[in-house]
Amino acid sequence: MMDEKNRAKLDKLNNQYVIDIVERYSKLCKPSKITVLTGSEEDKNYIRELVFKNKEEARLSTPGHSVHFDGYYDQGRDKEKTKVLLSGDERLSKSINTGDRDKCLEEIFSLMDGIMKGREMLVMFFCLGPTGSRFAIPALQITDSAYVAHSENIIYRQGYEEFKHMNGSKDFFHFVHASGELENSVSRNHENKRIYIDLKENRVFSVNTQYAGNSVGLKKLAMRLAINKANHSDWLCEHMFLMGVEPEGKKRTTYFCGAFPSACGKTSTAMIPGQKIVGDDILYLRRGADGKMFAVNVEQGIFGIIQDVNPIDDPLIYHTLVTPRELIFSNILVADNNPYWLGMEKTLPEAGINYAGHWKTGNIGPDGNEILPAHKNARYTIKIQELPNADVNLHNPDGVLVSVIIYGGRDPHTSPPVVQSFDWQHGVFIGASLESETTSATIGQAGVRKHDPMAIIDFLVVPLGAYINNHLKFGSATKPPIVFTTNYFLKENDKYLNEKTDKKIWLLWMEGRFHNEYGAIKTPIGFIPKFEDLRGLFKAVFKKEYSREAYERQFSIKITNLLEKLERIETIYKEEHDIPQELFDQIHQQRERLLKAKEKYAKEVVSPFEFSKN
Ligand code: SPV
Ligand code: MN
Repeated sequence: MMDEKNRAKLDKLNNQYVIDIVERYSKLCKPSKITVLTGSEEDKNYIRELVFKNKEEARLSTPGHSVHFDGYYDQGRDKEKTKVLLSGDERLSKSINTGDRDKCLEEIFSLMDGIMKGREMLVMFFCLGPTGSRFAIPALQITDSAYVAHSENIIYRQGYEEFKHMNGSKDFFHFVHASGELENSVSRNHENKRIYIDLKENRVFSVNTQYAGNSVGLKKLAMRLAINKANHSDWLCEHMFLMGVEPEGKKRTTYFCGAFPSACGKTSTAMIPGQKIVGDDILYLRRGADGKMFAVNVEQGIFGIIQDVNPIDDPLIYHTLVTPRELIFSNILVADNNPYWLGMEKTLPEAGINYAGHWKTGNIGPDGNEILPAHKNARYTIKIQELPNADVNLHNPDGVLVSVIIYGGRDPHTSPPVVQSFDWQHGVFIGASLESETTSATIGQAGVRKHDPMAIIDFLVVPLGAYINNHLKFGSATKPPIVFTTNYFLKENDKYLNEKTDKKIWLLWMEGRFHNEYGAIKTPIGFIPKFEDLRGLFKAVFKKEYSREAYERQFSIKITNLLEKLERIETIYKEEHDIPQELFDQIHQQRERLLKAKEKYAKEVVSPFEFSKN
């Protein structure tokens, strides 16, 4: 199955464990051919051609652009089919989907038996994090999908050379993916879709799926293995963007990272005009020699949501998506070889090809729902380097110094647009209390309020208590960044209280706070901006008059809602095991402050102007 040329590529690594893994899964999956790829330009071109030969992607009219479709039931991360494998009496938090390790391994190996018959097995080597860095983790990907391989060549750094320098070590992650039987180029056995995470062997198996969040080993599958590794050590792996904030006229770059649940503004924050992007999804954070916090982007590309990317809201991404470059669109609408998506501010054609096949306005899907022209979770895949605002430190092996952390959710009723925590411990509590409405990034109902601590609940593979404890410890041993929380989704009478572009104002205010350039108002939940400072920023940045009324509506402290939220959060943590007492202390203190304010002002909702009188 493997010719001499490919075998030589494996042998060059001097790593018996790599050879054992490749032999083991080729015996099990029974491909007709095995191709080993080193990440050379020749090997990358091989994959660029293979995606078309396999009909996993099709060319679009703009040079370098292609489109890939996933199956009707494979349009997001599948939480139900994703399980962390546990042995004996191992337990995880209630919200984490788990399975018995022995049974699940038996099941998945039986599904994998012969799954690559007649297909080509691709063996690839990557590096999570910059190469030559203390942050880096090598990763081996086995897949029969040229689309997965193509995506990984764009989104991740090559690691063949890293493997050569490992002296045969077993200390790497490995991923085995198989698309399963295909019909019109999409996985057809969606009932047998399985994503099984085996922490014991640092490996993940994924079968009968193609959607990148389920199939691309290096993305959310590797993230789960890294969370496990980090939480058994002294560092963090987080669901965060990383950006350099550079206010106009001030010659400085201040690095921010931010955790937001999927489809809640993470990429668009990292892409705010005038700033620099390092990453938009997954970071490793470690302590530097001086006790400060440093971060690297695990990736070098973006698998971003395309809905609502238009010339007004996301001008840089929009431009990147309509000009020649290597770019994969997924689950968009194609007509006349051109891509269309929801919210692109262009009239969409009445017919075309989309994730449901040949499509016409009004078509009803197999589940009885009307099929939208493009899926809400349709995406684009590009290299960050393709963006004009890519940061100079994107590949810096030392990472960048993190000054600010943001936690943000999709919360229509409770949290103001931006609040600064009192200190690291209060910041951890804020992150641990994040609530957000579900979105189409995962399969299931959207718009349901869900507790999503640090925007990581979908990926957590260690007990919540251990995870929170690791954060508290990390901050105490570090000169920690300042923690803020943002909420872009506050509503009144079902209408958003902010424009999408307002997030730039919150960003610049946070940056100014870090540099001690703005004062703030102390409220029971943290520090909020002063009206005058925001008015000045709106005027300077957008030449816009920001009214006292708008400020008051956005920044009022909704005491009753906040107390109710606290109740929900406390209930969840009380049901968990080994939650650090410090978190309960934070909950109690926040409740005390809120109750005091309720008594003092005798109101359910207190204006920020009331607090500013203190
Ligand atoms: C997310 O859903 O958080 C993503 C895309 O970043 S996925 O690869 O599906 O995880
Ligand atoms: Mn993500």
